[in-house]
This record gives sequence, C-alpha cells and structure tokens, in this order.
Amino acid sequence: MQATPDSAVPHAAENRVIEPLYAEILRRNQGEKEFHQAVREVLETLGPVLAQRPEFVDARIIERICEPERQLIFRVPWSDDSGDIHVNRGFRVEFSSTLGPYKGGLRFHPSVNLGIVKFLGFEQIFKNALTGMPIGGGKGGSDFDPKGRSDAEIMRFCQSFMTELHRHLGEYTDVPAGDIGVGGREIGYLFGQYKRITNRFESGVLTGKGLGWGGALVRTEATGYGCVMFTAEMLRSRGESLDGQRIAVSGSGNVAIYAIEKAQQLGATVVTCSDSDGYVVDEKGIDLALLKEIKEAGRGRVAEYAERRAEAVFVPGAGVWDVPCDVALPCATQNELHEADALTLVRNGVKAVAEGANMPTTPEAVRVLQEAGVAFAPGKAANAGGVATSALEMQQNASRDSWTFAHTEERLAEIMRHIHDSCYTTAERYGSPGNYVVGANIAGFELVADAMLAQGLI
Ligand code: NDP
Ligand code: 2IT
Repeated sequence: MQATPDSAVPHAAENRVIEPLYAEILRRNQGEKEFHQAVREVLETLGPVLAQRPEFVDARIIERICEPERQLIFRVPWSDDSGDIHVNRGFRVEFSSTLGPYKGGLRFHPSVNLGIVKFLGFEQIFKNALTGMPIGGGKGGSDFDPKGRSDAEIMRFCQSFMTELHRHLGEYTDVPAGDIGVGGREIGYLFGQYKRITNRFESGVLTGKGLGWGGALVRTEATGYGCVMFTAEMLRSRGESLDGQRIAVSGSGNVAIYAIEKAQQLGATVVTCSDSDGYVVDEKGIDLALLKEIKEAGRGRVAEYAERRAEAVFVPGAGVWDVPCDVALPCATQNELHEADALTLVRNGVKAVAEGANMPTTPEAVRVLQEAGVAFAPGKAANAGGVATSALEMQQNASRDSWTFAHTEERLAEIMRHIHDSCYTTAERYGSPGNYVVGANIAGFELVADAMLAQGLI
C-alpha cells in the first residue's frame, strides 16, 4: 500500500500556530510517512479548539502529544524449524499515559517500521480517549512475517519477542493486545512467556486472552461489531438503518469477519471480502461459516472461498471498491481506499463509509467522500470497539470476574453510541455539523489535553 507523500497541511495557511508545528514534526521525524499523515489529519482539524482554548497552545500540548513518551526498538532473534537463524526488529511506542496505562495492539507484518508503529500509537491516544475508558495510547509489533510459519516457529518468535518486551509491560504500565498478524494464538504464546519470566499470573498485562484463562467474551468480535454499530448510529442520525443495505467489506481477518457477522445480523447483505491476493464478490451474500472455516480454522486465502462456492467470483490483484454498494467498510490496512476508489464509490451511490481498519482511507479519498455528503467515520471512532472491549477485559481481570456475552455486548453497544454522540455533538459545537473527523479529533484531543494540563509539565 502506498502512503501519501509528505506535503504541507492543506487549509492551514491561515493557522499560524499549526503550520510551523507540523513543519517541525516533519523535520524531526524524517521518512515516517504514515506518522506524518496521521498527525496532519489530526492537526488540520484542531484550529477551532486552539482558538477557543489558548491555554493548550501556551502549555505546548501539541508538541508534547506528538512526541512519544518512550520509544523502544529491539532485536528479536529466533530459529526456524530447520535450525536457520533469523533476526527481526521489535517495536513498542509508549505514546501517552495521560489517561491510563499505555494500551494498544501488536502488529506482525513485514511492512512494520517505526513510522507505522508511531502512526498507530498516535491514533490510539485519541481513540482510547473517545472510549471514555481509563487507557493511554501505545502500539508495537515487528517486521516478522507470520505467513507460512509453523505453530512452533510462531511460538519461538513470540517467546523471543516477549523475552525483551516483558520488562516494559505491566497491568499498570503497558498492556498490549492483537492487531494485524497477532490473534488469540500469538497472545497465548506471549502471555505464557510473560508469566514464565515474571512468575506472576498477571491477567491484566495483555488483552485478547483465551476465554479459559482470563479472556473476555466479545473481545474477538468487538472491533468488527463496534464498527457496524457505529455505522448503524450514523445511518440512524440520517433517518436510515442497515436493514436491506448492500455492503462492501475489505479484508478477511478479525475485523472484517466480525463486521460481516454483525452487518448480517442487522439485515444487510455483505457482497465482498478480500486479502492481499485479491477480492471475492458473492452476490448472494458472504457465507460466513465458510469464510471462517477457511480463514480462522485453516489460515487460508480468500481465493479458496470462490473455489468452494459456486455463487462467488475471485478477482485477483485488485481492491473491492469497484463493486457497487450502499455502505463501504475498509477493514484491511492503511491507505487501501484511494481517491479514485472514493470517486467510484460516490458514483455508485455509497451512503456511508466507516473505517474498521486504522487510516485505510487516504486524505484525498476522505475529502471526496465528505464533499459528496457521504457519512464518513474515521477509524479512531469507528474501530474503537476493540480497544474498548480490551478495557472491559482489564476491568474483569481486576475484579476477578467474567461477564456474559449479552452483558458485554450491551456495554460495547453503549460505548459505541457514546462515541458516536460525542463525535456528532462536538462537530456541531465546533461549526462542522456531520463531520465525524472533526468531531472525533477534537473530542479525543480535548479529553487528553485537559488531563495533561491537570497533570503538569511532564
Ligand atoms: P488480521 O491480521 O486479522 O487481518 C488483516 C487483513 O487485512 C487480512 O485479510 C490481510 O490479508 C489484510 N491485509 C493486511 N495487510 C495488508 C496489506 N498490506 N495489503 C492488503 N491486505 C492486507 O488483522 P485485523 O483484522 O486485526 O486488523 C485489520 C485492520 O484493523 C488493521 O488496520 C488494524 O490496525 C485494525 N484494527 C484492528 C483491531 C483489532 O482488534 N484486531 C482494532 C482496531 C483496528 P493478508 O492475509 O493477505 O495479509
Ligand atoms: O488498533 C487497535 O485499536 C487495536 N489493534 C486494538 C488494541 C487493543 O489494545 O485492544
């Protein structure tokens, strides 16, 4: 996926505070394109709040919030099943502990580098604030490629990764979870190694755990479910519902699968899913049992779905956005929905786009959608259900309790309604009604900035 090249903040020429700050961030974080993009998307919406709250400027809140509290980069050596030795790079960026322990996932993908981890950690600060839960922002991962690796290789890699990372973690310090390439299996191996090294069964140090040893019901489903709940709220505010809508989903991992499940429960027809090899179109609606069997149980490819289902067609090497839909849910990775895709979606009559993935829509594509009046939900709002349910898992761990599926799902639904409403009302309050990007950025920023002021210069 191509990142957007560095450029000046659009529409910011009039903003004498933000432009030099952004220029300085570019200078000090050279080559970190995705981080620049994430920072720019936030800064360009903060003008109105800085105008009303000059104390944030005086306290240099933006300079402080854009500089991680701590950045860890470490060597991860491991040996494969043939005995050959590999050396990967591990990262953990502890961005902000203003609202709680650093919280955010680990990504294992060959594309991972410092700039990507920083963009994800930066987004996580505001996302976690929006949930209303006591969690700070962080992210980590490795350029390790899990594809084609045996369980034993995955285990040795996770053990080596945790052997270094464990000293920086703790339920009150830093609490990782999954992201791309890190799911229940990896969290199990990571937790086992943490427990072995520290001699502590510290349940709250990782989330996304197995249900038999401290995990929480609904965590697996939470990101995808939450994204669809948020979409339903956006449609409701426009007098519509998901019932009968035709949906295009990209990706076929954790987020995509459970977005499809919730959309189907709410009466929509999901006609696509994808992976990095291409996409599937299934006009009858995705057969989710088959998709789960191929992706979750078999760790296979979506092409296999089309081989096994007569109604489906596999289109290699392309994205899903050419398929006409009422609602689009990008759930794969950053910068996967480009300006040309947005123009196609608009031409095909799309009503709503909600980001299940982190920053999947390029800034140019966001502008096309917003100018066309499409309801657009940024990831930091729409995919916050995952980390919110991680915080519910921490809550259950702290009280040595475990809640039912129905209770936890209702808590998730309440949180997603709360996030929707606070983005909606904040956007209105700051003069951009209906603009969820402005609403999410300002609502998240104000929560963190106010707490930073209260905690002094640290
Ligand atoms: P998974 O590893 O379960 O699935 C990732 C999916 O995206 C796969 O279908 C994968 O295809 C595809 N994909 C990944 N990288 C690329 C790429 N470079 N090009 C094309 N396709 C790609 O990850 P998740 O479902 O957990 O994460 C998906 C997105 O959601 C990420 O942006 C993540 O940051 C975000 N997210 C995840 C949360 C969670 O709780 N898991 C919470 C909030 C956001 P392939 O198999 O071919 O690589
Ligand atoms: O991007 C994200 O919010 C996640 N990958 C989930 C983080 C978490 O701590 O549950």
